[in-house]
Amino acid sequence: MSLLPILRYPDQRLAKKAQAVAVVDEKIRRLVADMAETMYEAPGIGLAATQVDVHLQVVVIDISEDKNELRVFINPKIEEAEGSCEGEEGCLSVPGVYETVTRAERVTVRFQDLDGKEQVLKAEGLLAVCIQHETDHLNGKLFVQYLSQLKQSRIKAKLAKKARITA
Ligand code: GNR
Ligand code: NI
Repeated sequence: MSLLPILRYPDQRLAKKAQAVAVVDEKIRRLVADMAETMYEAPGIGLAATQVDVHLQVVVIDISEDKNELRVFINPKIEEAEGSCEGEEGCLSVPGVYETVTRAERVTVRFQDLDGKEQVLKAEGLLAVCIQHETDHLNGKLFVQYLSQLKQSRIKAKLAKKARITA
């Protein structure tokens, strides 16, 4: 297993659309293991392959307290979204920024598991929010894009300044 570097906003590679995974093979399983390690180490509750510069439809999520309930979503598709809820979001690709975003309250997601088997899951609450946040990544979208242009400019400036200090 290895830790993977996480791309940071406004890196244009975060805007790429991820390709569907054709076959869930050993290579994909290794990517999932590396993504899980990277997510736990960060630490975060989710990670999309896009964030580690792999443009395939692969997502890992673990919202459990004890960090022992890894969920893997390959080729996830939100088939239904209901209700709406506001919540504070953060993103490993936009470090130090937390802003309120409105999302659907419940989603139905169809995906493949690590065995390539089709699954359907109904999710609500934080898991539903996280699934939406991660599927957005696969479509090249970041949570900051739901904010005003002014806020987006300020966030870019803040991260650029931080990048200069840490460079
Ligand atoms: O760690 C994360 N926390 C989080 C909090 C609220 C809504 C979404 C998230 S996902 C984020 C990790 C991440 O950047 N995933 O892409
Ligand atoms: Ni994110």
